[in-house]
Amino acid sequence: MKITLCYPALVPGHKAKYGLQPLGVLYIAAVLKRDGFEVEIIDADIDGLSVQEAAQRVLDTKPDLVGFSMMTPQLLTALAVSSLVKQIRPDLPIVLGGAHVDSTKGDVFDMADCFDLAVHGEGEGTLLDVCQTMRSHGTHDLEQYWADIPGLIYRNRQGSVMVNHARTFTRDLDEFPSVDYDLIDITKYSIPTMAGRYVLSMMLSRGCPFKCTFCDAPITMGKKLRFWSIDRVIEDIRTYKKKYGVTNFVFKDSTFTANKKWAFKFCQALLDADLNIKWRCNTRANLVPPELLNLMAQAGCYVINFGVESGHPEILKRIKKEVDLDQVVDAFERCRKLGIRTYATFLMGNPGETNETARATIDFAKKVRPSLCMFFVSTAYPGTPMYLDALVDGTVQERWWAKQEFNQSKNSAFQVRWGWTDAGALRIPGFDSELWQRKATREWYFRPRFIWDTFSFTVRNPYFLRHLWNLGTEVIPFYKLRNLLPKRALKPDERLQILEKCPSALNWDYQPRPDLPRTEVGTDVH
Ligand code: B12
Ligand code: SF4
Repeated sequence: MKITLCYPALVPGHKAKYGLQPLGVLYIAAVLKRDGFEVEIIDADIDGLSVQEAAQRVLDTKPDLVGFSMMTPQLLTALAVSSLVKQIRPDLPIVLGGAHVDSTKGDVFDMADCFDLAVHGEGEGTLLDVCQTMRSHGTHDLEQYWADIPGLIYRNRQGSVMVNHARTFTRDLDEFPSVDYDLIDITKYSIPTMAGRYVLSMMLSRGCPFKCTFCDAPITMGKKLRFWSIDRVIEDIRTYKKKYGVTNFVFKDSTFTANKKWAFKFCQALLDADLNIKWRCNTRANLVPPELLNLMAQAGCYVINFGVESGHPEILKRIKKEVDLDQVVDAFERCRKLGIRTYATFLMGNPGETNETARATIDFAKKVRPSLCMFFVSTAYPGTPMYLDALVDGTVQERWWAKQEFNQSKNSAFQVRWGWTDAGALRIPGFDSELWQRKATREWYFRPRFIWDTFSFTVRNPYFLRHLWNLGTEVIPFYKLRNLLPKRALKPDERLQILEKCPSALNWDYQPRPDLPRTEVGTDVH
């Protein structure tokens, strides 16, 4: 039995300059392969495939089952591709999964009928159960089996949407086989903050114990931290280094130093193994005490991505970031001294944001002097406390994710790619998030200090020139400089056109469907 897993494009038809390997589908693929299934992966995002191209690519693999992975901004693309595939092969079972399904559960069944099943929570065990059921019993009349598979969402014969109990998170992550990167072309993946031509991403833990109101990570992977054993991780890194000749790694863990003891042990093991790799991780500024940071630098940590979010204490309190601004200044200062490059991300348009708090954020971003900086528009992702509060305040539309039209005259591919979903941004009276996002980016990058820091870094690291060029060409349309060029006709959103024409997209207006009563047979056990 052959399974094709597809990671849909965020901006169909737009080839990304940067990207990381889609780990969600890679982990699932590893589990399916171990059980004897043939698996193929299509990363339509890194290849910049249009909806039509992605559908064709999926069909060309001649699968017996197709799975689409999606974060909320990929939802409409996933449905459009799935709709085209279903029109040509109505018999082909299609399964949806990923962060969006985790936080909206059966909601996606209200939008379209062009898929069969959805999976919430960790996908490895659930999709394996689904595939094993099909291998043993064929692809039809399987409803009697679906009820017993935790984490599965399906329609029963009466048309009700059944949301099964969540699957308990896998405690011992060593149970999962190592990712097989042969399923993709790893040389396509790189990020601007890392040296070298390509990077390999891995996860050493799952879960996050913090409560930032805008974040979905604790919902998707749980609040309790779970780890792969250090021996296993070191062995995997050794194997990947040898097999692919890769020396740049990105550890995608939500909060790499959330358990400082574990982080100490890992860095020590990396040094003992003498692997001599460079790596990047994500963490919080209050979780890098001096001894740990020193050891991380010795063990090859080359870039740290800090989610700073705001430069105003009141806003940090509102979004429950629980980090002091002094801690942030101190962490960036120590990284600089140790030669660790820093990447800071900020959110504009958080609840309670005003022009003054946004100004404070820009000034703070200049003060902490990260190597690179990114200002996102705060978005109320489904399931997050920010979304639930925004519904009460009326600052976001209920189920905004069905209305994410890609309007090229308004938002550039760069913005969409980095999470700018106009529909989900908070509407704060008297505050224009997009305007402040652009102002912040412009002010931060066109500063003598940044230009000097970058120039002196580039002189020592000429590889960075290529990244500067790439970043420039991605960011320029963001400033609408292309508007100076002759006007191009606005291309209609291909996804919406397909979904509108699709006979199965019954509910484009997205009202709850009276013909689809929802039955929750389980509640979360997260
Ligand atoms: C790495 C990452 C990225 C990478 C993604 C690149 C890539 N190709 O992987 C980058 C940096 C590009 C990115 C960007 C964004 N990200 Co991000 N990202 C993450 C992060 C840190 C890890 C994701 C990951 O690899 N997880 C590991 C794997 C194993 O988990 P997983 O993908 O969830 O997959 C599991 C299940 O979901 C399920 N599953 C997944 N796919 C499928 C498919 C099928 C068929 C089935 C059955 C099951 C299934 O099974 C998997 C294994 O258990 C998460 C936070 C987190 N720690 O989870 C946020 C996260 C996924 N990102 C999020 C968001 C919103 C974004 C942005 C849209 C916004 C932003 N500005 O941050 C942008 C989008 C732009 C873009 N180009 O993608 C949200 C998603 C919320 C939502 N409801 O959509 C998360 C949860 C964090 C958050 N901010 O709240 N992100
Ligand atoms: S933003 Fe980071 S620290 Fe906060 S909950 Fe999300 S992953 Fe955890």
